[in-house]
Amino acid sequence: MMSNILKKTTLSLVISGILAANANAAITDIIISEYVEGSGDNKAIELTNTGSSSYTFPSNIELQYSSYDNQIRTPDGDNILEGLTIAGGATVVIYNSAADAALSESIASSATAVIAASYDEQSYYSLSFNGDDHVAIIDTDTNTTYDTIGTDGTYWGSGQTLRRRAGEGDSTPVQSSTYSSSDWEDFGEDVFDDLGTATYSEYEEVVASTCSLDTQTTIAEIQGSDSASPLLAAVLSLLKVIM
Ligand SMILES: [Ca+2]
Ligand SMILES: [Ca+2]
Repeated sequence: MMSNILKKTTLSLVISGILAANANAAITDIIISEYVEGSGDNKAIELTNTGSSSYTFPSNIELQYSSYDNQIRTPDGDNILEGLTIAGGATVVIYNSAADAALSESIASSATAVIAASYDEQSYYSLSFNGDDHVAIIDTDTNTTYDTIGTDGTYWGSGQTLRRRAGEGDSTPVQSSTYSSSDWEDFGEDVFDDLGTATYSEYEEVVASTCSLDTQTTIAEIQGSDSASPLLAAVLSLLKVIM
């Protein structure tokens, strides 16, 4: 009898262990699906779980921004992601606690709304990017960048609402450790109507450069053997067209 109980207990532990493992999707399923850099404190990041099961963030996964890789925190100073669960296919919207009501009230009721620190609350550990900071999902144990948007030092995102584009063939977008502006569509400043809903913009094909070495002009050809370049007339007529 005793051994039967033990066996059942062991079995149920094994089963619950398997269920727990299956219940947690991989971090690689989590993408940044929308970025809001609006007026004042209207800042938000929408994350979407593209997997089919739920995912809970451990303490070593952080949402970071800026060239200093600042951890974005709760108003109380905790890692904004730690312990946060996103159901399969669902989104969470993380937004600045000082954002306008127009932003917070726009978040879809089906999504989880998470309040992040304002600058007054956590200074550089708040959700206070201003368009010249990258934002990324980082594993601080392995220093892995799972997904990122933007670059540091140029104003690529000021006054913009950027939604992730679908992949080729309308496929679900996947994480990228490097930023490509062609992966995002801008909807303008203070546009909040898709927060909390994972709507992907249309895939945009990147046209590769077709510059080839054998069609280029060499320096010797430009200089020529006389005092004036043999290409001078061509350059002057080109300038006329441009001006
Ligand atoms: Ca900045
Ligand atoms: Ca959205």
